[in-house]
Amino acid sequence: MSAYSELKGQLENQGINLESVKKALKAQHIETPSWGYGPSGTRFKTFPHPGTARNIYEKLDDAAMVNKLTGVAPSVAMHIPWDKTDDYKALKKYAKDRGLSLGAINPNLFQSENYKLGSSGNPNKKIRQQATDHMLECVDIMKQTGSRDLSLWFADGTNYPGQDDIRRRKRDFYASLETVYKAMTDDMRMLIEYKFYEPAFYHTDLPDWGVAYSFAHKLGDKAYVLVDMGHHAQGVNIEHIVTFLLDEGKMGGFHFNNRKYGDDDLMVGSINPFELFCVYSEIVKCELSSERALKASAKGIAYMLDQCHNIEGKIGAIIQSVINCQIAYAKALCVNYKELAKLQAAGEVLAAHNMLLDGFHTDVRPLLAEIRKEKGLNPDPLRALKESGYEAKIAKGRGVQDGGSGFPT
Ligand code: PSV
Ligand code: MN
Repeated sequence: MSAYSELKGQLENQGINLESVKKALKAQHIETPSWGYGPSGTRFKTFPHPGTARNIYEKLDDAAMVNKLTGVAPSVAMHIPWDKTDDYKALKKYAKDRGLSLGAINPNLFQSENYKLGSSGNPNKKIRQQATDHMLECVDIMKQTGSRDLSLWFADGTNYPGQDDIRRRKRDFYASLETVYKAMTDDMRMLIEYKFYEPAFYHTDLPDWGVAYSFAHKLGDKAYVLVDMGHHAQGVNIEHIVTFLLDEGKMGGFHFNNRKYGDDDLMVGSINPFELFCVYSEIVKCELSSERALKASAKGIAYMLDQCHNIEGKIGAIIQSVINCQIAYAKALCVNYKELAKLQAAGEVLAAHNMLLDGFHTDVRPLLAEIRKEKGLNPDPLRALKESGYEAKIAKGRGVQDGGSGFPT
């Protein structure tokens, strides 16, 4: 008996409909980040990797390769001005011709010389206006790229107690976000990303999901919270945050990555695959729910990678990350949540825990290989990358760039 038929039998015994699992997996969508294809390193050194994309067009070429091999990565998030171009319509067409669409737009609010004391929270009104204007420019770009999501992360904060007035910053921050929010069309969404520290070390203006949620709530229906997996203190229960936001209709999207220590930006699922599984299992519960609001909440999630590949090849690392998301989602789909709810209601602590663990321990790789075959793809995307000769081709064509010192590009 093949591993796939064995798994099929096992899932049927658990009362799980294999066809619905396959349908969900075929519809999975992971957005890859333009900056994940470019040069990146630590603040100590950026080691050049042969063939690394030099501009947004080459990044799209690489993203198209990832999508071709995985079949589930058809959009690319952009960072402005890193990916600035003078013709976004042409860029959109370039992407479309390669089977891609342009995804979230991420304004860069942390690299101008003026932002030393912050962007939207800066004590200087002119600099706050510069930040607001940059976000408004990004809203205009979204109209040309057809992007739905404006994805906002701010490096704002202070390094020392007394350095600035935290309440003044809060109010100015909201005013800046509100101006941008009002300029957005009805089909756009604002995703507010939080991070508890770095580069500011005393206080950060948007430190956690509570602050992001309260701004999003006050702004209105088009504003949501973005959860970057690396932006929490050690030990924080991310799946709990995700569940809360899903229930409140405010879970806008993810920046997937993984960390061991700080905001390490390692491949998602590489360090703590169980955490990723638990996050996906909360989402699956909403997808399967009979409550329309919960279903809609899960449907709206933008699944985006936000990673830096410092020592490994970029394209393979992004493929690996997409596979890790497929595995986590597939495992989460291998739990019978109706049976789990019965055990929970009966207070069967260990049985309920073990039922969830059974999902996590399911080897879903044969199922994913089968799905790829059904889609006409190579069952092993990483082997397919090697066999394609694509990396050797770009290494020859693009050469080796000197990455200089440190992140970012
Ligand atoms: C900041 O750490 C962050 O997570 C934000 O999402 C940025 O847009 C991204 O990394 C790239 O710098
Ligand atoms: Mn992020």
